Amino acid sequence: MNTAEQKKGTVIAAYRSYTLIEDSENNFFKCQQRKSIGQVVCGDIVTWQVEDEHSGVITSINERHSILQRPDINGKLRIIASNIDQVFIVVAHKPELNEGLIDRYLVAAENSHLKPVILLNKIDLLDKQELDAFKKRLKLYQDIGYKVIYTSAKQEHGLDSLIQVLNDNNNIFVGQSGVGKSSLINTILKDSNARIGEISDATGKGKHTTTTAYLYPLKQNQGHIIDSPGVREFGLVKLSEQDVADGFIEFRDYTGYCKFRNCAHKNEPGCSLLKAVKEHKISPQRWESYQRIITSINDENH
Ligand SMILES: Nc1nc2c(ncn2[C@@H]2O[C@H](COP(=O)(O)OP(=O)(O)OP(=O)(O)O)[C@@H](O)[C@H]2O)c(=O)[nH]1
Ligand SMILES: [Mg+2]
Ligand SMILES: [Zn+2]
Repeated sequence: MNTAEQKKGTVIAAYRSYTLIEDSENNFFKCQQRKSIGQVVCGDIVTWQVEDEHSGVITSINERHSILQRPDINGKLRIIASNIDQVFIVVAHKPELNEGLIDRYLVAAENSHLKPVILLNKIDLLDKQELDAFKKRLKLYQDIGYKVIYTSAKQEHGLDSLIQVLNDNNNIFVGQSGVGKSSLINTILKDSNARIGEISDATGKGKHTTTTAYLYPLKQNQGHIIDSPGVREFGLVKLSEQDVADGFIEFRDYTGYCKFRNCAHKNEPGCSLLKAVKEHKISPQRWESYQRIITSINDENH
């Protein structure tokens, strides 16, 4: 092999000690990177200089058309993955469904111009009454224009409609730990994807907590799914109050019409957003959620 050769490919996973890359012929490379190019992340398209059959040094990152980021435990913004089109916010009855977390993901996705989809998994564990109760809760999101999908990874329910939405898109699954993100991906890709076996069994007890974002190509089409590690909460930093308001898509009909151009939508006279809340055009639950996020970003940013 010509060692001066440059190759191009997709970052499958960026581990601490190396980056796993796949080229267009489905060959895998374990690469190091030049420090000067910045952090390489899952989903990046990169160029690397070939060292031998299985390794090389990443020399550049193609311009990213999108990123999803969140703060790490020190509050520093980290990119989770790049070049994504759709974010699947995966929820379940256990860990308990939390609309506040959904709303935070929605704000992050909208501000990164990614299309969010909400997915309730583990419906096999719900009786009809319980499922109806969840459908009622999630109808709020359908009413404002989001797609909501119901699945069971275990009983392979709802997967056809999920696959239709996934196909030909670059997708990421996000959500709390244990909602079934990896299980869904395993089930969807089980016939074709030998790499599923690489998901490590961290505890040896059949638990497979995902620790690093990992990209899986979809069968017979151009898209892929990125599995991401579960979160307990999703912090939003570097967003302004305006960004947060923009992340509540049903507010958009009202935000340009307040009497004062710099209206903070708190108690200003002539606030068109407050009027819409009063007239029940905006759900009180989403309005409270918005207020909570505004309070928290002001705490997080200062
Ligand atoms: N009954 C049932 N159990 C499920 C379903 N999907 C996942 N599980 C179980 O839920 C547990 C967690 O599933 P994972 O797929 O590891 O969840 P995850 O979201 O990837 O979790 P992290 O990687 O920690 O973020 C496992 O024990 C799965 O077997 C489902 O549809 N029905
Ligand atoms: Mg997982
Ligand atoms: Zn206002």
